[in-house]
Amino acid sequence: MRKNSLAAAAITDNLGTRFVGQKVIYYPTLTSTNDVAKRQAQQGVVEGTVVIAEEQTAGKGRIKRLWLSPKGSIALSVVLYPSLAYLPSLIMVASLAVVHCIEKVTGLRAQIKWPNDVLINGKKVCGILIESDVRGNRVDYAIIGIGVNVNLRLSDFPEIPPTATSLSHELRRDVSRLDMIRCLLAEIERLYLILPSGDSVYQEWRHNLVTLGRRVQASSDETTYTGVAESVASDGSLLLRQSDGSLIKIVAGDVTLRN
Ligand code: BT5
Repeated sequence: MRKNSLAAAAITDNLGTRFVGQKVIYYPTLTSTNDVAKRQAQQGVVEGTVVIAEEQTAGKGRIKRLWLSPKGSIALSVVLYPSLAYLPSLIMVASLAVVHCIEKVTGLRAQIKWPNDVLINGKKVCGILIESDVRGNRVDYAIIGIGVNVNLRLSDFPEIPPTATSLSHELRRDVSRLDMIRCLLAEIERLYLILPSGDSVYQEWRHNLVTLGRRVQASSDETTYTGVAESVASDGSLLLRQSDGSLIKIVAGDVTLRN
């Protein structure tokens, strides 16, 4: 217990946020931080509560995929109670926070691959899973789940796909996970709080997308589309120009970048 509270205190001490990270629930090991954050949210935990684990045994990707987060990575989830209008912006807030903090803490340049990956040198260093419960036009809760490969020697984890990288792999040295976590929480709050003041988060997110202007294959609802990723809308959807000239809007899906 003592170790747990120390870990939580190290994250919270002088964090300087109003609410994100002011309450931290720390676990040495956990199935999925998103699942525990969801249960906390259903019980009405204070906004900004963070659930964090040293390792996850059943980390979740989208559509029931697995996210591998052994010791050395960051797995955290933030509980928010946004209004419905801001729900599509949470992926922008989260991915920009990751890009900013990777740059601030390591000096590495990261880019966003639509819809929810952060890449360094074309390889996935972070995955983001936003889960929410919406009733009518009211958001009961939203969870931002972030997994970052920080100090991972990828050769030790053959189950992690070869499309992945880690911060330590890119830098050839270890990185302070505490610095990354504290930066992420402060940056998530800062970006979340500026959402009502205009479209700056959307615009910056758009500019950081590696996807735009590229030929891509996009799969959504078991259908595959090919074309040029022309733009993204402010609701986060991808606008794809197909070879017949038509423009389609993809709300959720996966893209493969083509050369
Ligand atoms: C994601 O899904 O990328 C979302 C990952 C979110 C993880 C966080 S950790 C904290 C919170 N708690 C959770 O339980 N989840 C969130 P998706 O786009 O569906 O990508 C999943 C795919 O990424 C897998 O099918 C693998 O191919 C690949 N993958 C799995 N583990 C990886 C890793 N550590 N690094 C890079 N790629 C990985």
